[in-house]
Amino acid sequence: MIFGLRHIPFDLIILQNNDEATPKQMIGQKMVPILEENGHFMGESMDIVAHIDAQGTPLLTGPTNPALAEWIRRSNGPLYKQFLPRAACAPFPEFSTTAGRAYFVRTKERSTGAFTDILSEGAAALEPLAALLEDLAPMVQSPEAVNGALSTDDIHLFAQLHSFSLIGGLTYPAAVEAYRQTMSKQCGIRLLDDLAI
Ligand SMILES: N[C@@H](CCC(=O)N[C@@H](CS)C(=O)NCC(=O)O)C(=O)O
Repeated sequence: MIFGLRHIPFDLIILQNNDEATPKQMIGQKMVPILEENGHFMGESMDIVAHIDAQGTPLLTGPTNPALAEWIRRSNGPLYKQFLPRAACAPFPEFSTTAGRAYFVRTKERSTGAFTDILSEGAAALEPLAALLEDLAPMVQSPEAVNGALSTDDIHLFAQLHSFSLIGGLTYPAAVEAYRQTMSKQCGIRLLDDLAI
């Protein structure tokens, strides 16, 4: 997002999901994203965002809203329970080998339980997510920036809505729909609507 928002060119390298050795060699743990710059490696997405945004004139200078951070915390559980089983079926490049996809299923099912059980719960399982989207709508002050001026809240919120977009059958309140479409264009990251299950 920050590279797109700031129009800074970058190379995106996608590791297979079962590649433990490469990230451990770079940052000492099996985690992405990792920024590689001049032979140095930086983990932690928000450290990377701050580092890139500090080059030239920063963009994420707007206020943050504690109520939005609370909404994100509240949505994590219900969202990722539905997102992870759907991600496991999606044509993502980190799963282009069978071993990459199988690693994801094996490691994530340890915390969620069987993906097939979650996917067979039916439409009622999506009700908490629909309610969360309704709660979010009044917090969206502008389609260009959730709090009116771009801030780190936009990084967290668009990431969350990007994950929501893999879940089929959700209706977005108008303010949330305008926000996720506008932000997708601003940062150059496609939503996953066309892959939604
Ligand atoms: N606090 C970290 C969290 C990053 C994170 O959770 N990365 C996930 C993918 S989104 C990961 O690499 N998990 C290890 C795995 O799935 O094996 C950050 O924001 O960079």
